[in-house]
Parts: sequence; structure tokens; C-alpha cells
Amino acid sequence: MKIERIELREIGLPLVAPFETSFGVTTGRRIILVRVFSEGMSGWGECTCNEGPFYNHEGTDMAWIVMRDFVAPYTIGREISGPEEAAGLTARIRGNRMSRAAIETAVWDLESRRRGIPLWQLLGGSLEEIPCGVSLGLQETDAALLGKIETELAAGYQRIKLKIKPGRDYDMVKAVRKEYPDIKLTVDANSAYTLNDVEMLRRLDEFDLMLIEQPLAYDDIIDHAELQSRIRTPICLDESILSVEDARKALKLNACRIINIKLGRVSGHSEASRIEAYCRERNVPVWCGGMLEAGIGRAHNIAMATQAGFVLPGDVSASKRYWARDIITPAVEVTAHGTILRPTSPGIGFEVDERRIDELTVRKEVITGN
Ligand code: OSB
Ligand code: MG
Repeated sequence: MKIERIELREIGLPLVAPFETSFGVTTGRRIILVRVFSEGMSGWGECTCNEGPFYNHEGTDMAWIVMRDFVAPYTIGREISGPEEAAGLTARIRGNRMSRAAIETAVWDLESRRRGIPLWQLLGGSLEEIPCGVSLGLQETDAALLGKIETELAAGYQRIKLKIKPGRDYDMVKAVRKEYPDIKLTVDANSAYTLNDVEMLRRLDEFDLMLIEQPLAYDDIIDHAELQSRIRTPICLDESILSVEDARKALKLNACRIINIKLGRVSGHSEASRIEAYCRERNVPVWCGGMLEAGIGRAHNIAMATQAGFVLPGDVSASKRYWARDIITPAVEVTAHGTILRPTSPGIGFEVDERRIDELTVRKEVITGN
């Protein structure tokens, strides 16, 4: 297989509600979509970076340049025997894994369409339905948060994740636990704390959380190991894990007991599957994280999360929680018992709504060989 041409476009898509984390508020997304072409067929990918360099160093405008000037030219015209070799073509690019993953995942979609099978099957997925939770952004008041939780539980979601930050942590979680003593509950700090906060973090042990996600620095595993030795709640790493090597080192140090796998953060399907397998062989639970994806990224997440190691409810939820209208049809829906059914059609398994995408496109560029 040889990729002949790559189309990049940026779409603008307002969120149905602002999403606030310890690193900022997002009201709408600027998303780069990728389409790769080979022998009359095509595959789609979505870059999962945020707008600015706050979750990690990547951001929409920087990703555009990296994809246009490096990832696409390194991919086009190179003979590969399959999608497993796509990541290798761009491996000399340091960092910028979401920019690399956008194109790598598009090659996986293309190959599964070429073979006429769903992507989850090509990836070796086995789960027929994937368990879903929701990630709730920071709210103005505890009352507003409790209202959101009630809505999501009524919709069937299996687990509630709360964003926390200094000043919106212990008391807020206590209020939620008081109202909902038995639900599966997790918290995500997005690196808002340091080891100076061990006392408060240890007090969260009272609430029987399934996990605490990325409490300390985005690039740390040493302090996380110390924190894990001092709290009972399992630490789950998100930002700190970029590769199976990172997973190996974090687990060796006991810096975490659970890993959140995000397709973009780890450079695509090949590396995500390696982390899943590494963790599954060691009985370390993993789950699928989210980056407020539009439909194409969401569909790739669903395919990834059918792999057997994804045992905990993930952050992949229904399209309508994010978008008035998604860019795929049908939109992603969640069953009454909080699962997403794996799709049956080839590739990502959802139809890409090209007319809708055209309407939303703010810039487009086609990269060819010479
Ligand atoms: O840390 O998991 C995170 C969104 C943007 C950046 C980082 C994170 C998140 C989420 C939202 O928690 C997950 C989702 O609903 O897509
Ligand atoms: Mg997180």
C-alpha cells in the first residue's frame, strides 16, 4: 500500500456546553480532519489536540504545520505492507504524537475499508459493546454538578468522572458522595497538584473512588510513585503515558495502577494496542480516554476500546453530549445500560457526512508527492 495524497482540513464546531478543566475552558473546537487516499480508496482520521498547548504541547495551528510539512510528506509515496508500518514512517518526529496519530489512524481506516471489514476487527477487538462513563467539567456550584450527574445516570452511564482543581476538590467530592454513595466515581486533576497536596489527596481515600487521574505534573512519574505509596486510591495516569515504554516504566515504579489510553496521545492505533496488550498481560486495567472528539475521532476510539484490556468504563460517550449535529451518521449513541455497540460496517463503521464537513470547513489543503 502507498498513500498517494493527503487532504487536511480544519473544521469549527461549537460545543453544546462549555467544558472546564483545571487548565482552562473550551467552548468550541477547532479540529483538523485528515483524509488519506490510495488506489481509489480513502480513510479518515481526526487530530485530537486541543486548540492551545495546555493539555500537552500540541495545538490546532501547530498541528496543522507539523502535519502539512512533516507527517504528510513522510507518509506520501512510501510503500508499506500495512497500517502497522504507518507510524514508523513518521517515527523520527519527536513528540507531536497527536499530529502523527491523525494520519496513522486514517491509514488504519483505509486498510479496513480496503479489506471490507470493521476497523475493530482489524485491530483484533473482541468486545461487542464497550462500557461508557462521562467526564463532567468543573461547574459553578455543587448543585449544578449534582444536576448533571442525575441526568447522566438517568441516561444509563456506568461511571461519573469529576474534574477537580485546588479549591474544588474535597468538599465537592464529599457532596457528590453524600448524594450518590454507590456509584462508580472517579476524579481527574489534569496535573493541578503537587506533593505538597498529599494531605488533601489522601483524604480523598474516604470516598472510595475507582481512581484518581493524573493528580501531579504532566511529565512526571517519580512523584506519582511517591504519592501512590501514600494513598489508597489507585492512581491512573493520562498525560504522563505517551508510549508502551512509558507504561512499562510507570508500572515498574508503581506510579499508577490503571492507565487511560488516548489514541492521539500515544501516536495512534499501533502504540495504543501495544499498551493495551502490555497492560492486559499484567492485569493492569485500561480504559479509553476522550479529547472532546468529533465523530471521526469518536469512531476510532470505539474501535480501539473493543480490545479486551479495556475493562473499565471510558470517557467515550454519545455525540449529543458534545454536538448539536455530529460529522458522522448515525451519531454515536449509548444504550440504556451505558454501552456503545460496536459498528458492523467496514472501516470506522460510521458514515462520514462529507456535506456537513464541507459546510464546517474553514481551511483545506491537499498534499501530494512531487
Ligand atoms: O484529561 O481526560 C482529560 C478533555 C480534554 C482534555 C483532557 C481531558 C478531557 C476530558 C473529556 O476529560 C473527555 C471527553 O468527554 O471527551
Ligand atoms: Mg485526563
